[in-house]
Amino acid sequence: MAEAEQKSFDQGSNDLIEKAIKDEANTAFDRADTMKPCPIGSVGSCCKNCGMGPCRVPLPRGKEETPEEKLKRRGICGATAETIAARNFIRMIAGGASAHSDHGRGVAELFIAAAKGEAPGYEIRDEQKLLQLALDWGVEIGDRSNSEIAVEIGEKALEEFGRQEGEIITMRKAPLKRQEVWRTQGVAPRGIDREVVEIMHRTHIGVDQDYQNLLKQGVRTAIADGWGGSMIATELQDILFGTPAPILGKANLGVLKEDEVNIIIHGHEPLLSEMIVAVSREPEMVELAKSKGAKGINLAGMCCTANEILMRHGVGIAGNFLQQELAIVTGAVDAMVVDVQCIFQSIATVAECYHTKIITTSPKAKIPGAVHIEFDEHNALKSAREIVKAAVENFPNRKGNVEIPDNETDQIAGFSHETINYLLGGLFRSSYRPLNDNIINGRIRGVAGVVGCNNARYKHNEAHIAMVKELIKNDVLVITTGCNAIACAEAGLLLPEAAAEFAGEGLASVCEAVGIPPVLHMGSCVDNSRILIAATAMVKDGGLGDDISDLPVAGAAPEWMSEKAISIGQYFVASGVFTVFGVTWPTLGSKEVTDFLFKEMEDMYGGMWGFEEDPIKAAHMMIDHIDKKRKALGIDKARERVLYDMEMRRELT
Ligand code: SF4
Ligand code: MSK
Repeated sequence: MAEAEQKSFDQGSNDLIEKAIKDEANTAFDRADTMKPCPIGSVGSCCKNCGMGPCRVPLPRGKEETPEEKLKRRGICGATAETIAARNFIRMIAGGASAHSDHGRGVAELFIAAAKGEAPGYEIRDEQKLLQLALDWGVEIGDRSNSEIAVEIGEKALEEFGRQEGEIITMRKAPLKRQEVWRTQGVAPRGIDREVVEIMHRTHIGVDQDYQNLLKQGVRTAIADGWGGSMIATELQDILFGTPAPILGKANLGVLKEDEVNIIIHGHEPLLSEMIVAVSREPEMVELAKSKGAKGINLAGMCCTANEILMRHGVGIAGNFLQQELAIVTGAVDAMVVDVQCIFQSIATVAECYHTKIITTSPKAKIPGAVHIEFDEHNALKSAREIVKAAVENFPNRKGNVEIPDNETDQIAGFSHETINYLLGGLFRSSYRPLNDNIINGRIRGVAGVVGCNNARYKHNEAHIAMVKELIKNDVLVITTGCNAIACAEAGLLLPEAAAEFAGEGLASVCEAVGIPPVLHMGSCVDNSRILIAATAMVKDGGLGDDISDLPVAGAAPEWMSEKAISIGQYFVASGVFTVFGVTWPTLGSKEVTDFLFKEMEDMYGGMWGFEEDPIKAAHMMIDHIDKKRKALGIDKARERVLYDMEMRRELT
């Protein structure tokens, strides 16, 4: 394949794309070639919210529009291009927030069942975090047992979804000034489900037709996601499965093994995958695998489930979003087990060219052609054994067309907020002080959260890696989640050695002193809530202003594609962070809506959106923003070290 035709930044993936063509397996890379995006829908100018449409209101091409023409550019119901773009945009937020929050609800339900002893195999693993959460949420500790405390915490978490008035309790984690911004703007979320439902109501034909008022509800719902549903998912998962700590793992399709049973766990919720990890290590299962001619059982993750089981068990990551079909194309995957979110329906058809069993496990997500083995949390070990057994028994059915790329890399993951706190400050005085100090003294210029998906409209992983390298080269510490984290792992950026090779002098010196990589893997998509907590910890530690919007930080999703990414971006912005997206921008059909998101939101929230397809230019937009914040804080110039003599000291007092 000529370089210009290469679809991935990763050579092993390019080889498999060619193999797929030979094997007549149709992949997303082929479909992206044959189906181009609709130019009207992609910029938010198509409405299909009622049976009179779809109505298309594209900007006229190649000429300035007169006010009269603009007045006429409306849907059948009279909806303007602004209304339509804003409605489409916040419906994306509703979709994304629902996905994260429904995940959080599922965790809360399992949490209660585990605390009551009704979910064998699950237990409270992080007692300290349980007690901390009890303090945060006003749950009495006294001489109550962990189980009693956990049941009350789980019930309180569930209440947040159905709360009808007041404010979600989880937003209290935000800096006080930030909470006040939300109250002043009228966007403090009342309840997680309520905000999502209200978006669906307001975007129904003939309801809210003021684009600014629509976007306001989008902000409120996104906050309910980041500071609500996602945060609940992360906190309770940590208590149940353990808070991640630095761990060594492998990445890329090369983690698959020709002589072992390969099981890929793909999706987002770690509830079942935790059990599959445990079962795959049971001696009877390993024996069964050997009896089928395999040397053992090799588990690997895909997408965010991969991040979850890597962070807690060191299980290798086979790839990110655009590598899901390619994993099957290796011919070596005996089962791909999926739950929810970011799962291509086409994995079932690609699997037909090989021997792979696709196993769906969630009642919410079935795929025709897949085997369905439902995950029952009250009997999770039984479900997990059935799944692992099905994979093992499929090993002898391989078709002989196995080709595994030799592209495995090492990575260190598991940088939860607690870990960063500890690594920087030590066990007895854990804090973000050294980070803040190094930002103030300029060794670290600022911090960037780079997250999000792959997009088949862009060369796989290229923008992720280019942007992250540019940021660290300019002394910006990067924290990462989701598919960006996997891209960084595949490029070898999640290793301490990467600091010397790719980071600027200042950042490299700090990484070397602390022993951390210049890019810190914080987890899965719901774990973007960890980034919010880390930013809050930086504010609390002092010296960098009194709100997240004062910090020299920025966010980005250079290869985004999912509605969840829009929700995440919006809660970053609503939290005071400048956030740049790449590839495409879904409101370009309305200048007013786009200007509101890109400019006016800064006055309201201290953070705003940006869009730039070129990852290097996007990185420099972030760096410029970081420099602007440094200037506002008065830390833009390197401070001279002054040694005080007695006279100067006297003057001071
Ligand atoms: Fe057209 Fe209005 Fe119906 Fe949308 S809601 S499809 S703009 S008539
Ligand atoms: S998996 S949401 S493609 S980051 Fe979380 Fe990756 Fe985006 Fe899915």
